[in-house]
Amino acid sequence: MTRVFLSLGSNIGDREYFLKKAIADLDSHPQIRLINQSPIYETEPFGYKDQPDFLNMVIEIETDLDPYQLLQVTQSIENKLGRKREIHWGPRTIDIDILLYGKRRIVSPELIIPHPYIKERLFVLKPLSDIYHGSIPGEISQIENLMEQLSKDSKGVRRWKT
Ligand code: PH2
Ligand code: MG
Ligand code: MG
Repeated sequence: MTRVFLSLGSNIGDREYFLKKAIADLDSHPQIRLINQSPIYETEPFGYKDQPDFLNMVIEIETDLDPYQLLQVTQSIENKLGRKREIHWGPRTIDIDILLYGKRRIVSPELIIPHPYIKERLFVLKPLSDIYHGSIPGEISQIENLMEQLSKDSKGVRRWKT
């Protein structure tokens, strides 16, 4: 069993419903168990700006799926929940990204782990730092130090509701 951290994001329709539904679908997979979840944050869109604000969160799961099998599961949940790949970085009902897969480092056409967003995007780093306190494989800085560097411009990431 490997501990894995996933980032979830939604900015279309009932955003909270899509987050909750994705978590329930993941947890109901026989080879995935939900361990922990961060609070939900409302975040300004990064990259392509002309789209609604996102809800973002991070969850911790335990799985014996390998990274590529897990990617297939996350993509099939995205597809089931109506994700359409139209605009690159554009609006989506649900986006599920694999942030950390144990201590593994992977660079392949399908998958880069640790996810390159972790240290650049506060909408990923903030919820991750709520439930993960270790180091990022391949990074010298602990997650808390990465947070300190990014959180100077923290206004685009707010606790949503409790
Ligand atoms: N996802 C993107 C592009 N921009 N911005 C925010 N705030 N949250 C996201 O999850 C997000 C984004 C592409 O995956
Ligand atoms: Mg993403
Ligand atoms: Mg994605």
